[in-house]
Amino acid sequence: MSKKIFSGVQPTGNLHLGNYIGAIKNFVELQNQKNNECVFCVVDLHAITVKQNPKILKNNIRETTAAFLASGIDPKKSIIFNQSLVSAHSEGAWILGCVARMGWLNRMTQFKEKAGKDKEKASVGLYIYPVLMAADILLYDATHVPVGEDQKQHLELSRDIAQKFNLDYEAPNFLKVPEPLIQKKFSRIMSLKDGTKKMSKSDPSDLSRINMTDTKDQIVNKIKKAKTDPDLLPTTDKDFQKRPELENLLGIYSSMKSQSLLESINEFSGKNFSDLKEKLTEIIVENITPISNEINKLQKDSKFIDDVLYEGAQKAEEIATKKVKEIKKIIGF
Ligand code: AQP
Repeated sequence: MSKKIFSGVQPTGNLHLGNYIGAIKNFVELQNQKNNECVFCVVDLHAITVKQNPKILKNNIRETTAAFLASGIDPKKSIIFNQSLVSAHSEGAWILGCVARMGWLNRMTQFKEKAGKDKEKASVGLYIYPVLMAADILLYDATHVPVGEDQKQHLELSRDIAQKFNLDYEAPNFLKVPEPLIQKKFSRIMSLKDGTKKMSKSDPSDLSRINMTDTKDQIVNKIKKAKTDPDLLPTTDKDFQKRPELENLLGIYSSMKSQSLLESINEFSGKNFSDLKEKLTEIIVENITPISNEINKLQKDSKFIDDVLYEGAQKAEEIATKKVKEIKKIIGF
């Protein structure tokens, strides 16, 4: 069955292995499956929900696009663009914001985590971020949305908004209710410094993550310093609960090697952490270094990247603007 895919990545810098394994690697696989229509967006409107330096933001938009291209997203097969080039996203978000309920947004855990204790000082944009995400998805009639586990709740909100719109305006099936595509395995890559915390762009410690632009030496150093425990590697997956760092490193290894966790457990059964770290470094370097080199090469040609985004935006605009026009007609404008 053909799928209409939409997904986005924020251009907030420090694109990391979690973004790659949890999202981008999956985008490439979906793009290469027969009959899928894919739209991949650099979601810069989402990025400004927290304060950004304009010069760094511009650079991050290009870097994220370069990471898409270097990982294998092909502008001939997929639409690649940055969100702010298509104003229908903002317009759609306003209308859908009038459909979404405060109670629904109040339940969003990512807002609570990101706003922290001082909610009063968080931007209104951060609070209504999931509504913009709903507009992103619903304007393209996306049937499937590949995201990491952390975005599942936002996707459920998009489904609720679509259903309420269709019901309120007596427009059955007008907004398509999207399905999440969350990888069952390795959907949440954890920090190299703390196996209970998500690997994240905003972690102040660069040693907590492998960046997509890291050099071989940086990768070697980060895996060497990754947190471990004193025990030998297990023969079964029984005591993983108490060993989150081990589970994470074995998960990253399994994902990079496209094998199951059990196969990795068998491979390292009874060995030392140093054996796992050596092999893990090798496989990350093998997978990430060519992408990192390509990102650096592409970034030297900002015109090429801007052209890719502009051409993608033309195609995206056609789809999204048409949908917004239909929405306006339905609601009586
Ligand atoms: N650690 C992760 N493991 C698996 N998937 C992840 N994703 C993010 N972190 C992990 C997935 O990457 C996609 C793009 O994410 P985003 O650009 O929207 O940013 P994010 O989820 O806010 O990423 P970070 O690193 O967590 O940023 P900060 O630190 O700013 O909050 C999404 O599909 C996401 O699920």
